[in-house]
Formats: sequence, C-alpha cells, structure tokens
Amino acid sequence: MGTALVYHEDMTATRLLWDDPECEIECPERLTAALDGLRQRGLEQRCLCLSACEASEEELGLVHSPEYVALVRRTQTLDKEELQALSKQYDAVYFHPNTFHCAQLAVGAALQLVDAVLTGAVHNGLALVRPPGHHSQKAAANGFCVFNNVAIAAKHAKQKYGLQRILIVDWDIHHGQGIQYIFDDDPSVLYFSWHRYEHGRFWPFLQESDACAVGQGQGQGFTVNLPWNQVGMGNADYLAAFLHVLLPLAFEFDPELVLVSAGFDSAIGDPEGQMQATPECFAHLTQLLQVLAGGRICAVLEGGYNLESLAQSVCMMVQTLLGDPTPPLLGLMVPCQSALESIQSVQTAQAPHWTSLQQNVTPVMSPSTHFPEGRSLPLLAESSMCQVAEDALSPLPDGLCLRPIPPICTAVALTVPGAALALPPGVLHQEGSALKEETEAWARLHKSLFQDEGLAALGKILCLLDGILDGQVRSGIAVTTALATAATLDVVIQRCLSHGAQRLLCVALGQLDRPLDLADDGSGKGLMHMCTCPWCSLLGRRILWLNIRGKEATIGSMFHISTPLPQTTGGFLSCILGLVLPLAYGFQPDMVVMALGPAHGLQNAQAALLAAMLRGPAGGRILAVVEEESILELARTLAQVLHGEAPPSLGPFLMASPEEIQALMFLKAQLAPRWKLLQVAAPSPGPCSPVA
Ligand code: X5A
Ligand code: ZN
Repeated sequence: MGTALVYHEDMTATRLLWDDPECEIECPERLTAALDGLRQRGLEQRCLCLSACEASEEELGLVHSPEYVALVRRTQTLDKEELQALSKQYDAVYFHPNTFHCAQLAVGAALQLVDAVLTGAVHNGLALVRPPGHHSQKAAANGFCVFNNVAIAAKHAKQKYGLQRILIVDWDIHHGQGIQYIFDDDPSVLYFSWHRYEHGRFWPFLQESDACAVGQGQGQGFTVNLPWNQVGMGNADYLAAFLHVLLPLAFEFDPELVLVSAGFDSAIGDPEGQMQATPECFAHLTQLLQVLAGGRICAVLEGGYNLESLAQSVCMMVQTLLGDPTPPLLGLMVPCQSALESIQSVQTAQAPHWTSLQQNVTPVMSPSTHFPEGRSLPLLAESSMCQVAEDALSPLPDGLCLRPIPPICTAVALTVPGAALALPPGVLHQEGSALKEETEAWARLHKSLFQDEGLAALGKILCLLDGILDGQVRSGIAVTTALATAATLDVVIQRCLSHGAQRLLCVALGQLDRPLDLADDGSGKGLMHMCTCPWCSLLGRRILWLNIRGKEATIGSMFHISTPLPQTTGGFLSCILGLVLPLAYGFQPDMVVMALGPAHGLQNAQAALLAAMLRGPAGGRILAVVEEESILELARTLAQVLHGEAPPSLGPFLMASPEEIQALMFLKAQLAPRWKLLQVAAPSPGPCSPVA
C-alpha cells in the first residue's frame, strides 16, 4: 500500500502553435517541472508509478456528448489555421493536433488512479496530467480544459464501484464551473471550490461562482463555492477555509472517496492567482483531507503556471500523501478581513443545508458583550490579558521544526509490566532506557510516584522522548500506569522545555492538571518567570495548555484553557475543527504532547482523529501519553494514525447539543482576540450581489 503517481510523457506533446498571451502559460514545461521536482527529492522513486493509458470513448461519454467527442477527435487532422479558428469558438482554449490524444490520456490517468485506490492497490495518489479538466463541460472546451478529468473520474467511481458519496475538493484558483454544472443537481457528489472572484470581476466572470450558488433540486447544498474577493490570500486564509467550512461539511457528508482538483495556481508566485499561500500549505491541506474517506484521496493536476511554485507545491502534496510529516507553516496565522467575509458568506448560504454549520456560525462577541444565560463565567479582565493580544509569537530559529525528517517513524514505549502489544508494521517497540542517574534525578522531583517498576518505566519514556527531541524518532506513544500518568506528564513537559522545544502544545484529556511547578525544570536556566502574572511569563507563553475534561469551559489565560468533552459527534468535531486546531495552528508549536488521563472519556476513534489532526501543527512531533486503563487497543490505534494511517470513522453524525455549542461559543469569543484563526465571523457581507 502506498501512493500512486500516474503519468505519461505524451501529455507534454500538446502546446500552443500561435500567439495568444492568455493561453501561452499552459505549456508542456509544467509537467516536466513537476516531475523533475519529484525526482530531485526522491519522491517519484517512492511512488508506485503507473503509465497512463487513453480513456475509451465510452468513458468520455460518462460526461461528454458524442458530438463533442467526435469534434475533438477531428482536431487531430486539422491544420494550424483550422485549429486556431476552432479554438476561437471557446473561451481561453487552444487545440493542437495532439490535443485529443493528450486529453484522452489525462482522463485515462484519472481513471487508473481511481481504480488503483478503489481496488486497494494503493492508499492514495496523484495524476500528473495535461490538459487540465475542471472548466470543461458536456459539449464545450473552456479555460485550457478539453475533457473534464475529475468529473469523469467521479462518474466512473459511482458507476464501476457503486460509490454513493464522493467529495471533490477544487483548490485550483479558478472556479471549476464545469464540475459544478455536471453535478449541479446530484447529491452524491459534494463539490467544494474556492476561487479568485473579486466580486465577479475575475475570469470566468460568472455569477454562479458566488457563495449563493449551492446546487439545484436534490443537489442543493452539494455545491459549495468560496469566492475570494481579494488577491493575496495566504496560509491562514486557506487554513481557516478548511477548518471552518470544508471540513465540517466533509465530516457531515462522510465521503467514501476524495477527489482533488489539484490546481496550484492558488500558490504564491502564480501569475493567474496572485495569492500568497506557500507550497507547505498544500502539505497541510492534504494532511487535513487524509482524515476523510479512510484516506482514499485521488488528486488530479489542474492549473499552476509558476513552474517553481508548481513543482514545490506538487512535491509537498506527494510527500504528504506518502505519509511524511508536514513542514511548519510560516507567517502570522491571522486570516484577513476579506477572507473572513468570504467564509461567512458561504456559511450563511450553506447553513440551511448543513447541521454542522448551523452550530458553527457563532458571531464573535466583542469583549463588552455579555454571555447569554448570564452564567457566572466572566470575561477575562483586561489586566489579566497582559498584552498577550499584541505579542506576536517569535519565530523558531533553532527550533525542532527545521530539522530533517527523523529516520524512525513511530515508536511505542510500553512501560506497563507484562503488557504486550502487536504493533502495526513500521512501528517500533522502544526498548532502550535513559541513564539510570538521569532517570532517578527526574523521579526525585516526584518522589512518591516513581518506584521500582515505575522507575524503569520512566527511563523508557525519557529515552523515547529524547529520540523525538533529538530528531531520531518522529512520534511516540508512552503507555504508563494510571498512578504515574500525571507525574509522567510533568516530567515530559519539563524535559521538552529544557531540551530544545521552543513552544509546546499540551492537549490533556481527562482529569489532569496543568503542572504548577513549571518554573522549576531542574536546570536552573531559561525557565524563570518574567512577570508576576504566571500565565503571562515567558514560560507561560512557551506552553499552550488545553484540557478537555469535566463540565465547564474555563480560561486561566490565553495559554491555559479548559473545555468540556462533547458527547455528540457533531460537538466533538466542532471542538476539534473550531477550537483545538485553530489554537494549535495559531500557536505554531514545535512539539505536541497529547495525554489521555483518568476518566478521559474519549472513544478510540475520537482519540485517533485528534492524534491524526495534531500531527499537522508540529511537523508530526507528537508524543501520546496513554494510561494503561485506556486499554492497549487504543495505543495500537494511536500508533496506526501517528504512523500515517487514516483514523477510523467516528460513526453517525449527531448534532451538537445546545450546551456544547454554548461552551464552544464562550471559549471562542474570549480567545479569538488572541487566537485569530478562531474567528469565523466578520461584519455581515450582505447577500450575494449581481456581477458588476
Ligand atoms: C485550469 C486553469 C485557467 C484558465 C484561465 C483563463 N485554467 N484566463 O487553471
Ligand atoms: Zn486554474
């Protein structure tokens, strides 16, 4: 099982034969640049490389009319003048004598990829194709596209494999109106597209690209358009769109397959998109999609016209499909005002069709707003905020995040006496132990809790943790005794902070308290409080402590947060997508510790999803501390997801309860001034207006 790469060099054989500034960017070098990038980084060699074959006439007929297919076939024998005359009948299209062959290969490549994934030959894959497809329609070429590769792939998956729910994620910077038209009234295909729109002033200048186009008839709610009304959208904007729009809908939809219209004209440097998202962003977008549909992702190249940016972004995607950890996302994680307006316009348009958005549309309250119900949950006093709203997080110059990918993927330290655990292939048992004197020194800080066997256990965990901090191991799982969980967590935190982690995200589930003696790491340097307010100290800002437990939502500071564990799937997803991940991505940690303590209450599938998604913000450096009573099956499941497998399904989607929504609203309203990725609301953008 692995990643397929579908390609055929004949797809470089179509090119523009006359002068046309609009079309000249769609050139053969796009494919060679992408492929060269993959080869240089040793990524092609790690994929299962499949050579594309032409799609059949019948397969083209899944979407296109016989007359249109015949017309494109005839272009093989036309001369240059005739080709040019025919091209003019369409918007932004050129034909070449090889166009028909290339376009058939492009469709064929997409279908082979779907076959490889749905027969289980691979987990996922990418088809590198030309010409692109998403603008093409039943009987029309459009925007460099001849046949609609992705739409045909979706029809094929439905017809040949009987799939009932397919998600298409179109992150190309142009609206794939072709895909939208083909599935407009079809509830079995959820089509999501973001695109440069500028209130209708950007190509293809269509009113139906706006957020209020939601599909027709039975298909209402299954077309999701996110129009960007300004250029310059960056990593935070794309991330916010995924966390607050695409992923809530995708989880509720529960797709069996994810198709990606993978255009990279949405990346920085592209002459068409004029956006700012860096190539690393596509690693994160890919990883976020990997938790859906059991990880069955088929990506098909669409646009992308800056060869450098295209090649790098393709590499980022393939690397992530292969299971490599994601590189850090740079830049301030603050979505821009225009992006927030766009996000809200989709939420408003889609809310009637999606339960998860009804619970998500929570206006951000100003600090003066009183929380409804008048519960005794006062907003943080200005003084206790201690300017945290202004402090930009410093970059991590010598942080863990810039190190090369560790050789060992995931290791498990089984420290419970007598425990045995059959681990998934590729996951190692941690057998080594830290030096005895060192272990004893740490144990002395927690005298009563580590004795005899406990001491041996601690030695193993320290060795595992050092493997992660030294860059030898990517992620780990430490299984502790119930008695030692809290003390182990203390030691782990202190060790992380004194051994290289600049910012540590702690997600603690169940009854675990934030260690109070964090100021004393035993080393006597670097961790002293800088101000009298402990939470605003230097140390305070090096740890983001998020406790998911109990009944009430409380905030000790912007870095010390407690939230109840939701009891519904909808509430749990809102908590992860709407709170935990925005905080995690905003904090930009270089290490994550996820601890499952007493009475954590998480189902295995929930813990797996949380662990899978927490791999993103810290480049996969994550240690899960699990107490023995959580049973070993959980440790096994965690090992699988940390190793890169998709988490199991959460089960049927159940709407969040009013209490769950209220707790989330409370926390988000208070935290949003500091953690801007939490914002989902902007001043009302008003209903969609006609194209100017
Ligand atoms: C696939 C794609 C763009 C067409 C732009 C025409 N097409 N101005 O990116
Ligand atoms: Zn495009």
